[in-house]
Amino acid sequence: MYFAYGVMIGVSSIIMVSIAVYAIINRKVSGAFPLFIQMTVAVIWMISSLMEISVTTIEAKVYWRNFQQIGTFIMPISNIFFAVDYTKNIKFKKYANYLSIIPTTALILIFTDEYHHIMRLGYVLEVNNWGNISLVVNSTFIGTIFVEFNYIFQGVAILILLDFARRVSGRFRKQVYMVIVSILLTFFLAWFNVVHFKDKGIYIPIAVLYMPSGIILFYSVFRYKLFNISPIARDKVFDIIKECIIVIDYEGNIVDSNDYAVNMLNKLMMIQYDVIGKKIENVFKDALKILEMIDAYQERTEDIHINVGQNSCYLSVGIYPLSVSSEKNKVGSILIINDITQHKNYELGLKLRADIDGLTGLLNKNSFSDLFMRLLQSGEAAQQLITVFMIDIDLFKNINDTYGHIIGDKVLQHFAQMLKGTLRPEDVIGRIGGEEFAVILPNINKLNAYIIAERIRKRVEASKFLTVNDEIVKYTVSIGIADNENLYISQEELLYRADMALYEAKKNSRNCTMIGI
Ligand code: GH3
Ligand code: MG
Ligand code: MG
Repeated sequence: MYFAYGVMIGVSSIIMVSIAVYAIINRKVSGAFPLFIQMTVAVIWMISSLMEISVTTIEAKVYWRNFQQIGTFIMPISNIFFAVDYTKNIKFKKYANYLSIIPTTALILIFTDEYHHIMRLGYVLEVNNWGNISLVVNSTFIGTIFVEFNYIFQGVAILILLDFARRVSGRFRKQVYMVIVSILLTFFLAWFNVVHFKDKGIYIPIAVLYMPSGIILFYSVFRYKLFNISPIARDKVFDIIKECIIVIDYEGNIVDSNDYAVNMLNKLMMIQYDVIGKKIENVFKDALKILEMIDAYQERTEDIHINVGQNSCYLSVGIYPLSVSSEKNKVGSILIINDITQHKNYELGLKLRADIDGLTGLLNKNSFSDLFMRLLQSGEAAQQLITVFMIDIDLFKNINDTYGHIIGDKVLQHFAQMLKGTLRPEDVIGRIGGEEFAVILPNINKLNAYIIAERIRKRVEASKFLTVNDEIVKYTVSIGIADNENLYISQEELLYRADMALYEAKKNSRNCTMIGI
């Protein structure tokens, strides 16, 4: 009989060790690591039960019985870890960690029982049906309670799996049911063992009864492509993709995020903590637009602008609601965020470059003309007076010829600065030709405009522009003025009149201001 028992344990051990080895090699598969733990403790359990039979003294039997308790107490809690890992139930994971305090305490108390007797009242040796001497342990009330916890843990594992089965559909659901059946199978076999075999003198250790369940779990974890290759591939995509991905449950808790999300949230929003388990409204309190999008529970993408502290950034935000089976079964959302700040700034830079004259920083001909058009239209409506200057640098060709083009450019910049410094913020200045400038002065009549124009002209005349070689460059400007006295005048007409006045100024003596008719 002892031989048969040894063979049974030997064969079971070989199968379970193989499963354990396979599981640890493929530990990245959901559920594989807890399966490895289960198989390892089952083997410890079986071998120590064999050792218990083979020794004769009560002390030696107690010693090996204690080792079997490692299996008794670790198996149920590892079922919970299996369920959590297999179903990716992140929320329950921390509770599972707390729960593992119970079996750990039980094992510590069992191994130290001879000093305090909290777990056990005592031991007796009995002769069993085979004629062998077996050890009977009399537990204390506390000892019994600890054992009862094991049943509760199995129940909890089943509840986690049932909850998961409810949320998944089709092939996934069948698969989860199979895992549940495998856990229940051990209960059934244990019961069957007690009711039908024990009386007939056949003793099968509980650890051996775990084997069918272990094989089913093994099959479920490794043979089912849906739970095997696909989640690994998905996890990999999740981790390597250069987009911030955040998974939110229906209560607004963040249940998952990828590595890239951690970097991005840290860089853009200065979030240094792990966001998993946090409420979405706390994490994105500076980005209300994102919260609004999540609340709307509709698939959409939008470019948004946010300011966090000194940081200003543009994000492309996508919301993808998740539902199981039917639209009504909403389970959460996926949030995908891309940092498009660089792209946006580039775009805005291009726009700016298209609008601004690179040399002087003033509006170029096109953008000046656009703005002028808008001002005239709104000015017409408000009966607003608008005066324009046409300004041309006198004999600029000579400056170029005397000092060179580079100095010529510097003169243009010098004059642009002078204009900006002399005019009001609401005046619009454009460089509309090589050394020709136009200014729009809202709410100023021709006479007041003349005073301003003269101020500009005199400042230029009085200015001494120094070159790098300390040469003094002196230059002057001529200015023509026109206004929209007749409110319905076009832009072209107004500029033409100012140009005519400028022409008069040039013809006159240069370095003077003329008012157009
Ligand atoms: P006037 O008093 O009649 O306006 O004489 P002017 O020499 O200023 O007139 P003209 O239109 O004959 O010459 C303008 C010169 O301005 C010709 C061109 O080489 C120069 N110019 C145009 N754009 C630039 C520029 O961006 N940089 C420099 N350095 N020179 C420019
Ligand atoms: Mg000129
Ligand atoms: Mg000119």
